[in-house]
Amino acid sequence: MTTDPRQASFEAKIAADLSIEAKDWMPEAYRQTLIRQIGQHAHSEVVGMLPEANWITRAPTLRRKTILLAKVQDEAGHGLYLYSATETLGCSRQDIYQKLLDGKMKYSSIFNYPTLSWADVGVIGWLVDGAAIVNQVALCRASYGPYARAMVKICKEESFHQRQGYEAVTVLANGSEAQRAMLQDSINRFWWPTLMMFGPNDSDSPNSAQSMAWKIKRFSNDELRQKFIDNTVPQLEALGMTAPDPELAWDETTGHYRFGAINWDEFYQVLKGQGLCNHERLAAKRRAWKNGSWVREAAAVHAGKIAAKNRVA
Ligand code: FAQ
Repeated sequence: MTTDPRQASFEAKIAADLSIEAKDWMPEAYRQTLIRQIGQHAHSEVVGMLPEANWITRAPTLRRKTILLAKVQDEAGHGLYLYSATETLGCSRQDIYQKLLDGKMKYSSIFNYPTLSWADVGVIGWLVDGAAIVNQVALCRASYGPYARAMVKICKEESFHQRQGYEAVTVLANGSEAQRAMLQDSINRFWWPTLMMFGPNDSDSPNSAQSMAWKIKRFSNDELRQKFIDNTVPQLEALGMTAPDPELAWDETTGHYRFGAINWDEFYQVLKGQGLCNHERLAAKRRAWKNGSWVREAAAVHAGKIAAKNRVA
């Protein structure tokens, strides 16, 4: 039993499903967990712009190009909401961004895979955004108010992203033999990395128990992964495509799809910085940070001038 009334009030709010707000007292470990998770999430959104941005100049039609531009811009917006949410926890945006650039903070493993064909853009929308929605709809009820509210808007946009991805892959699935082969190749490359997005199995997830007790996470990594598979396999079948998993099968007794073993060695290699694109992604972000220094300097000088003017007035 806690004797600290602030801790007792925090626990009572969590138990009653009330939001914790920025100015409320919160345990330091809760604050740090949120900075870690929301910060990684923000980094994922901005690093996640890179694989698809790779195709903006090569989108096959003007319509596809405008949709893709809008989607990539949306991801930047998601990053901004999420960096703002971390700032409400008392950390500086510059500090956590520097940690990303220094390789001291993670971003989602999925963005360390290359986009080799146009089909990858559709598959990212359909599978990667589809997985993100399953995870993020649950986060709309996270106990920390600023995070949960950011998630509501993000989920609406992710839903558009998922639909545009599915529409794009439907066109390929109904296209020529070459288009169908390109789509199947893309699914083969992105299927397993998408399943890894939900994080390690529950038995190997060091943060889950505490994050679920604090109601930051409402469902476990395995529960969300299963939900994604159950949602997605019927879509895969409707497209007439297959997953690269011979063990994928409907299980009458559980009412869920069974699936094969995930290659967790690959996942941990990617987390250690040894994925196919880790170096390329961080190099792109470091280059953008360096090339944008004049904008930050100009903005600081401008802000200084405005502040000086206001002091005189
Ligand atoms: N990648 O104990 P757990 C998007 C780390 S969606 C990298 O289970 P936790 C939209 C984890 O951080 C993608 N690292 O951890 C988009 C921890 O390491 P740490 C982003 C991963 O936090 C679409 C360690 O493994 N979405 O960007 C991954 O309880 C298309 C042990 O794991 C979010 O971030 C991974 N996949 O659960 C944008 C959602 N999985 O920190 C552009 C919010 C685990 O102790 C284009 N985040 N790790 O050093 C979450 O829901 C959670 O943080 C999990 C992990 C579920 C990712």
